Amino acid sequence: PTVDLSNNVVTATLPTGESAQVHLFGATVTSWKTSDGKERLFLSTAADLTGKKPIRGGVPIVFPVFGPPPKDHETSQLPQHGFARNNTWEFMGKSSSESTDSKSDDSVKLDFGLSSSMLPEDTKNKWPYEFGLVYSVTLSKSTLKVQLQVQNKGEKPFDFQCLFHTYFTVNDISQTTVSGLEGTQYIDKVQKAQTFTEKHDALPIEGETDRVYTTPALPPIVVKEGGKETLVITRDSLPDVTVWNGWVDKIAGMGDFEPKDGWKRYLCIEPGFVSSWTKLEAGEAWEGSTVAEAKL
Ligand code: TA6
Repeated sequence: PTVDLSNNVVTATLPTGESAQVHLFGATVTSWKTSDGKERLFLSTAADLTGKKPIRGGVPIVFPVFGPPPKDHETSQLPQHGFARNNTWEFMGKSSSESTDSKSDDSVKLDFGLSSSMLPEDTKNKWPYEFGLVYSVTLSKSTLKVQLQVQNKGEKPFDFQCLFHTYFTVNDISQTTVSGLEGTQYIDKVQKAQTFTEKHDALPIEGETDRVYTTPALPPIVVKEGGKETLVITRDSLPDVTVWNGWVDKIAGMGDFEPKDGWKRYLCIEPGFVSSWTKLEAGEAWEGSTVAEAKL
């Protein structure tokens, strides 16, 4: 594998042609290509890549709160989806799988770090906890794995939520379905945040869709296009998954979302732990991960 860092972007490439690109800003994965050269993530052509605002697309990291922070919560002063995606992380280096049978060319792991000491004062004042985040991006033959480790480095416990806000690219949203959610409960943000049970074994996306599914059994999520499996998303310690497509009007209203017909070519499948708060005692650590596998 080759890894290079220039202008705050880490690019990793495998000998078989897979590649991934990570902007140190937000440690945002902005590109994941499989060996067939196909880009698997959606990135708005109007995404702000200068560090002034969260990158529109790729894999924004949501921490320590998902969505608009609750008024009566310690995170209430933070921006929507927290601060992890709009601060610059440090690149901590790469490691290939140590296996001896020269499989080390089969994958490459990139590590990134963000700690409370790296945050601007005003952000620290809004959520005064000492923490350390280690984010790992592992690129291999047909998969992209992302993993977040959260460490409480202070004396006080804190509550957090986290989620990987992944924008997958699809050829045509009208031909796309999501399987694996049948029978699970979801909060439908397009229907006054009421709770429903998913009836479809292959959910079609036919309008603005913004649902947080709680799936304690951690079923694999399968994206199909024209009935053919294109992506399988598995999870570890991330019981929830948000399915989001803003559709015509919401996307029309997003200044950094281009092209305007891009709603037809993206689908957010967002594994996370957001239906409740995870309490981390002083000195404790938590980690969660998700693997996206492209069906070549
Ligand atoms: O994850 C879905 C969601 O919460 C939607 O409600 C929409 O707000 C989307 O995230 C984008 O949020 P952002 O803050 O990135 O514009």
